[in-house]
Amino acid sequence: MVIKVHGVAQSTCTQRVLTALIEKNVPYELVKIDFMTGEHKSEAFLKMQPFGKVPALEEDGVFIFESRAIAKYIARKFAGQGTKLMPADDDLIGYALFEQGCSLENAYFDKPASSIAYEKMFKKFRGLGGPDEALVKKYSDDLDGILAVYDGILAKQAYLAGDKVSLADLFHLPYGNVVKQTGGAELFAKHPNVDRWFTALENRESWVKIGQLQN
Ligand SMILES: N[C@@H](CCC(=O)N[C@@H](CS)C(=O)NCC(=O)O)C(=O)O
Repeated sequence: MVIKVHGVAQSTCTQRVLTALIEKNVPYELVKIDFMTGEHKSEAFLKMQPFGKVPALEEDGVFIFESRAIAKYIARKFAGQGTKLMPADDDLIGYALFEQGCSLENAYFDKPASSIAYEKMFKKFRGLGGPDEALVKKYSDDLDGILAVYDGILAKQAYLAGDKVSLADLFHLPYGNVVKQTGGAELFAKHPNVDRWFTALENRESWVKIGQLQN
């Protein structure tokens, strides 16, 4: 049975999963969830994702939620095809560095980047008014400090887990892209190694295809 992704193409967390599937050349069906009618809070959806958030992956009657966990599952299940997105099982140091890179995104990058995205874009979609500029400034300053550290790491290696791209890098794409699109491009451009790294990620075929899904 083809893998089903229950989600929304415009949702950053759905995009995280779709990027992994595309990098791995895995066929999938996107089952669109209607945010406007609150379908993601319906009884049927809560059986797949008990927090009422997208995405959820369905495969042979099994449901998995949390976009990063889903992406890691895909990377591992389809290890033999497409882009290698995580180290091989017996590469322990590679695994540690990979998880370290993934943790950077979750522990440091996600909070300020997703908060800027919420203020600048998602608040409006929910009819909650315009951005709180004081919060945008606070989270932009936080993100700037974090990207300064990333710049030092990326001065020594091409990607966060070493010299090859991995999920640790790709996980940054959805929120990083929204930050850039909503006035935060300078935050990336001012850190040359971050700029080089993130531009290379945005130019990947997988991310270009994600952009085409929005249209
Ligand atoms: N940690 C979850 C977060 C999921 C999440 O926040 N999804 C958002 C879209 S990107 C959502 O469904 N928002 C709707 C809501 O919270 O009501 C994941 O990575 O899958």
